[in-house]
This record gives sequence, structure tokens and C-alpha cells, in this order.
Amino acid sequence: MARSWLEYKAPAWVQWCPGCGDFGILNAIYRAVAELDIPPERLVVVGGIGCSGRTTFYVKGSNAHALHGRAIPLATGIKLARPELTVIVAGGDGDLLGIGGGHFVALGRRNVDITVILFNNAVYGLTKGQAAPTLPAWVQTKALTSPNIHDNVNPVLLAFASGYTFIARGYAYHTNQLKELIKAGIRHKGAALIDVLQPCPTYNNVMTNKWYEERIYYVDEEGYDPVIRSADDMRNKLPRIMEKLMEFGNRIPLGILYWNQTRDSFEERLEKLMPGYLQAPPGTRRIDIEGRPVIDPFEVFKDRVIQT
Ligand SMILES: Cc1ncc(C[n+]2csc(CCOP(=O)(O)OP(=O)(O)O)c2C)c(N)n1
Ligand SMILES: [Mg+2]
Repeated sequence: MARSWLEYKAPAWVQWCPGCGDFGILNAIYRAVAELDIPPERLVVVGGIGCSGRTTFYVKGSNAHALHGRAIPLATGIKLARPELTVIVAGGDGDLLGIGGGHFVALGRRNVDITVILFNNAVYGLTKGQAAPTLPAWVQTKALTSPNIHDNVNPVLLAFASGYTFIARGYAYHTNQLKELIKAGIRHKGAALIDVLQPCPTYNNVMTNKWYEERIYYVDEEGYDPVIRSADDMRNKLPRIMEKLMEFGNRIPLGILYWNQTRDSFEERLEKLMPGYLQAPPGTRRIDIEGRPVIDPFEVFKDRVIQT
């Protein structure tokens, strides 16, 4: 029997504004990991900095809170040291696409088996509503003194260009559908992006629940097929996939948009390079033999010590 989601509820007071989309995403994460029966000690939620990054305090797991924009590199290190762990990144659009944009791209190139949940409210919520990289041009949300004159980045298209092998989009208030997308992303062996659209009732007074509800629809209701199993599939399905990845206007597609099942994960590539890596990954190896350090950190770092 699956675990209860309550096993994943950390004893912390949830500090988000009433009506925040983060609650829906948190709820979907709880139920996804419970249904997948992931033991909390084998679950790692790495949070970025932002309202969204606080997710790491609210889910019981072997979690870590990174510096702003650095959730992906920290998660990558954890996953490569202990590939048997389930590693999830929870970060905002500012964190993952602004200051952390280079790391977002690098994860796709590596195709590390990490599930990135992008809390996409189009604003910097925690720092009081500045324009995030996903805010469309000429939109003026209430903290801006003039309309946004930056063009917006499309996270699903950037993920595709970077090499992510599972790309989905969900809506924060549709927690059942979002839970299923998160489960599929976790099960996928490779870099997964779940772009989660979410109203920010405090700072985004333009992209509201009503705004989203008028535009969103699910691609599976149209019989859309996102799965790539061969080079032929890629040739045949790519035009349709590009259409869905690029669509963001009067209609916004939700669901699994792209799922490439042909590429090795980074862990599989490492195993090819270093046979035995998966049996004895670095995080499980002894760092001393019979009490004698194999690596003497004092020796290694001796010329790096700051003399006072
Ligand atoms: C190096 C650094 N620069 C800037 C900040 C200030 N800061 C904190 S959160 C944040 C952006 C948060 O926006 P987002 O990532 O979209 O998360 P949200 O709060 O919207 O969930 C910024 C700029 C910081 N903490 N560290
Ligand atoms: Mg944000």
C-alpha cells in the first residue's frame, strides 16, 4: 500500500500568502512522492531562493536549501554522489531562469536524472513583485512603475533546446493533474522539467486564476503524442511538438509536451566511462582505510588556508 502523504508533511508553519499557487504545487508533491512510495530519507528536495524555494522546509526529506540560482548544481552533486536517491529541484522562475539560467541549461546537456519543478508566477514573489524572466513583454503587474520591456523566455522551449528529455507543463490549482505530471517526471530516467503556471495573488494582478483558466487546455484531450522512441519518431513528430512547445498566448497547452526515451542519462554515461560507478558511487565510498585517511584535506588545501 502507498504511504500517506502526511508522512511527508514537515512540522513547519507554511509561510505563503493566502491563495498562493505554491500550496497547490506542495500538495501535488506530497501526493506524488507518497504514491510513488519514496521513503522520506531517500527523497531530496533542493530549494532555490524565493517563496517557491521554501518548499524544501515543508516536505520531509533529506533536503537542502541552495544559494539563489544554485539549486540545480547542488542537486546535481547530490544525485551523482548518490544516484539511488530521488532528487527534486523546487525553484522559482527568477531563480531557475534568471540568476540560475546557465545551470538550467547545463542540466539539460547532462540529462542527469533530476526532476525540476519550476514555480512559474512570472514575478519575483519573495522580493516584492519585480518582473521575472517569464513575464511577457508590455505586461505591467502592480509592483512595476512601467510596462515590462523585456521579452519573456519560454521555459519549455529552452528546456528542449538544452536537452531535457521530459518536458511537461502543469497548473498549480489542478493538483490531481499536476501530481500525475510530477510522478511521470520522477519516474523518467533523465532531466525532467515540470513548468508549473501559478497565480501570485499578491503581486501578479494580470496573470490571475481567471486569466489562466481562459487559456489553458490539456494536450492529451487532443490525442497528442509526445513520446520519442526513435530517430524516425523525432523526424515525424517534431513539427507538432515544436508547435506545442511554442504555443503560449490565447491558448496555453498543459500536460506532457515532450518525452524522449532514447537518450542515456548522465549516470548511465558515467557508468560507461567508469564501470562500477553505479554499484559504488562516490557518496557511498569510504574515505578512509582502517582509520587512515585516503585523502588528507589539510594537505590538499594547505596552500588555500587564509593566514590571519
Ligand atoms: C545572490 C542573490 N541575489 C538576489 C537575491 C534576492 N532575491 C531573493 S529571492 C529573489 C527572486 C525570487 O523570485 P523567484 O525565483 O521567481 O521565486 P518566487 O519568490 O517568485 O517563488 C531574489 C532576486 C538573493 N537572495 N541572492
Ligand atoms: Mg517567481
